[in-house]
Amino acid sequence: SSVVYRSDYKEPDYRIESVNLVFDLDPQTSTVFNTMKVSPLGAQPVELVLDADGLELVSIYENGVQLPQERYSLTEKALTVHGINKPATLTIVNKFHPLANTLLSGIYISNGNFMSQCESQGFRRITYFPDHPDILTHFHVEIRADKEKYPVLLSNGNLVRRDELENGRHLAVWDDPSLKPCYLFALVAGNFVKREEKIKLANGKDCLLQVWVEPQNKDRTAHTLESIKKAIRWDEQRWGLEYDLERFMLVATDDFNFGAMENKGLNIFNTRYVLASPQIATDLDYFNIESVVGHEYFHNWTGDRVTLRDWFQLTLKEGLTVFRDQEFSRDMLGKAAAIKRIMDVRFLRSRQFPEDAGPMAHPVRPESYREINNFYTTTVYEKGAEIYRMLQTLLGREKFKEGLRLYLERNDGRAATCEDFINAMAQASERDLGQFFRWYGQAGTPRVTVKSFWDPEAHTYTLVASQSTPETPGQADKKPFLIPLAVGLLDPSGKDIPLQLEDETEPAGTTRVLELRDAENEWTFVNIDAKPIPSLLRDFSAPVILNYPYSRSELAFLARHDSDPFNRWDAMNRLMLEALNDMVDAIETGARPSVDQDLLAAFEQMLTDERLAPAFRAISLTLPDEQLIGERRTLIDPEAIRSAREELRSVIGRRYSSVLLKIAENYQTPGEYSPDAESAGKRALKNLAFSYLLAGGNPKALLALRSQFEQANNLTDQLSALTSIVNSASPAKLDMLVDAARKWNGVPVLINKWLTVQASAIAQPGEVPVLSRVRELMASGAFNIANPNSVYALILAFCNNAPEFHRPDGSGYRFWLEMIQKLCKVNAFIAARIARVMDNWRRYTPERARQMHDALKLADSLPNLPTGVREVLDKALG
Ligand code: HT7
Ligand code: ZN
Repeated sequence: SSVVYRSDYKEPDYRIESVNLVFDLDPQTSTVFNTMKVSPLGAQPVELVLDADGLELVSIYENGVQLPQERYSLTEKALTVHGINKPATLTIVNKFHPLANTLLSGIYISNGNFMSQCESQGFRRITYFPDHPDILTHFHVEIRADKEKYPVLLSNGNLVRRDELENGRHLAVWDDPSLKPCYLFALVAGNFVKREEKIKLANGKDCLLQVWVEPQNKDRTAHTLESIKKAIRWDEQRWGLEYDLERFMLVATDDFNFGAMENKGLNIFNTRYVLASPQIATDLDYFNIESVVGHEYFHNWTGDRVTLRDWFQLTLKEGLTVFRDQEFSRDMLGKAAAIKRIMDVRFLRSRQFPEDAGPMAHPVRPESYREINNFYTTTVYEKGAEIYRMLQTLLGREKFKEGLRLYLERNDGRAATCEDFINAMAQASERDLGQFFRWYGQAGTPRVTVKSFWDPEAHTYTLVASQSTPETPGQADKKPFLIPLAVGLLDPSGKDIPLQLEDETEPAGTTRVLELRDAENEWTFVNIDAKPIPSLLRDFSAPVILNYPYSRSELAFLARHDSDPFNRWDAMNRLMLEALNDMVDAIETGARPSVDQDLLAAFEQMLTDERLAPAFRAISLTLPDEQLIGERRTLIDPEAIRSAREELRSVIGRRYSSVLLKIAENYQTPGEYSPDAESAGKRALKNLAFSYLLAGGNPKALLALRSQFEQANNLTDQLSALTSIVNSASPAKLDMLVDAARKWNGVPVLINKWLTVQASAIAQPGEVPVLSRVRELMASGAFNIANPNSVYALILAFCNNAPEFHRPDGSGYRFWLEMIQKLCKVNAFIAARIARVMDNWRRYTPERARQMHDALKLADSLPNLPTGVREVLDKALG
């Protein structure tokens, strides 16, 4: 199959002035009447290539006259109309099959309703069209469908007309006044109910907000609507960006390949990022819903009004919009703001860093792909977001905002590139951003190594920083990046020292952003009277791996004193990682692991520091996940990692049982449930305390958690109790799982959580392997392979349960192969995602690596592999 290169981009030689679509909807076979006005831009006659995927052509007309055979050619993938030498109106009639569409791209059926998903190349599964993001046009859409089954008919823009038709059918006409590419087209037809509210925008105009869900979910949409309002206000206040249509609609569906989609004026969401009530959503769900609602809303400017020239520019909308949603969530958290940055960096390190170090490593702006759907990655999204954050750090908030506004003004209604963005930033800040631009083009996580020298006589302190970036596929030599390195210096009492560089006349602040530009740079601070402890890369000012020879007592000092909350968390996290690393070493050599005393002291100190917000304590006292521990090992032995982590949890649970019990008691949240940050933080700390106690085998905690499971008025507490007990040795887990299934039956988002708890379970000695249970669940009514949430909840969760997935008998790898086979027939997009769990097979212990390699080989030899799956497997095999 063929590779697409960024360098192959060609500007179109025609314009589509408008497109008029009439849909005659039927689940088996739907018909589209597609009328496009085409204008050649140059003197040459245009070869108009209209993309297609699984369509049935019925007829084609030019200016009302049937087009003769010799004027067009038809293949599986395209309908090419030859020799268009003046403005023409093409009318194409075609059919497609919604019910048979299990890929969930194009128009498909979900719970009996018609839904669409066009990004990235789904529009070609609806009708013949140049399916490229740089073809912007006006969409006028008429939807016809059975009125009883599909009372609600939605598309982008403004509702123009509704009318009755014969045979119990009806129609709705929508007109979108904005220019958009076809990947932002949306159509919804079905039985939905709405929650709506009319609001006033900052510009004084009215705007109608609507959240549409299936009738059983009517009472679960209040939080979503509130989140939309917050997002609108925040974009107005923080960036001065306003909404531009009369209405903003959001529709929820159970069957969706992704989290959500930013279709112009008609966002479509996976139900898991819409539905909230105390019984069906956890604190984290509430938080994530607000963030995803924000993300899709923010796309209205960064993605929709200013869209992409080609798919290689994906990070121009995704990285930027993730950055915007991160800032939004942070601002919404108020006093607990630091938690958001910590969560984001934790995710970056445990998901993007491994990607950047593996066979799928690619620049934030890739140079080539076989399947674009494989490039909706943590690199494009999360590392991309770091690029925008670094710019804000380097230029300062004001200049960055000016640059963003300039970029949006200049490119409004156009398809842009990453260069357009950087040029606007360079102009607004009057800086040369040439070197900075390398962040888009070079893959791999840079290593920054810092050394420090204190001169007691001269009272100076020098930091020397060097950088290097490892080789990644296709990129052997890397040039230096421009790396913003935010630093502070702590005096021996833990206070920030005012910072003055040697060429300055007075100190300026206590955090300085140093610019590391070369292979090595150095900075000297003056008036440093005692040896300081450096706080480096504050707020994680760049997506790099920092090496500095901190001693454990220095880390404990930072964990106690750093004024930068991110680094305070990070110091604690490093301390835990190092201690765990030693324990894994011991276990691997058959020795008894011992627990680091510095770590325990720092842990206790933070546990009992009542001045710290509970949410901060909870996140800081959570052990690094197994993936992160594995990252720093030469070879990964998942069993040893889990043993070490569980051993540490149990030691903590026993050693600090009385403090933990007190916390579990003091941080109850009685009264009506509220997902606000403060209450959520208390619950997080309380439930963390319980999980340590249970790991330590505390019988009081077990009793308390059983009653919490039965009596809690919210899902956070119920689910947390269930998870802790399922992961413990208590036989109570079986009854509780049955009980949960009974309570949660009929609500997909809850059943999925139930599946995940079991697929991620820590199997106790003597218990059956988790895979046996997973197979039982797959055969039960709780699982549906055609539903992506279900696949992620059970299959992906199991694959991420490292010691179980990587059992030395190879059972996990055989299961993986079976799943790839099955999924390829249902949903190639999801199959490719599951395929990726084997990416880093080279990192595992030799016998595991060999078996993983065998499984990959077998998968690669399967007939009729979808392109996306083939791309992932080929890269993994290298
Ligand atoms: N922009 C959206 C991407 C998306 C997607 C991509 C490939 C296949 C299916 C998809 N559904 C949605 C998601 C976002 O806002 O980032
Ligand atoms: Zn997005």
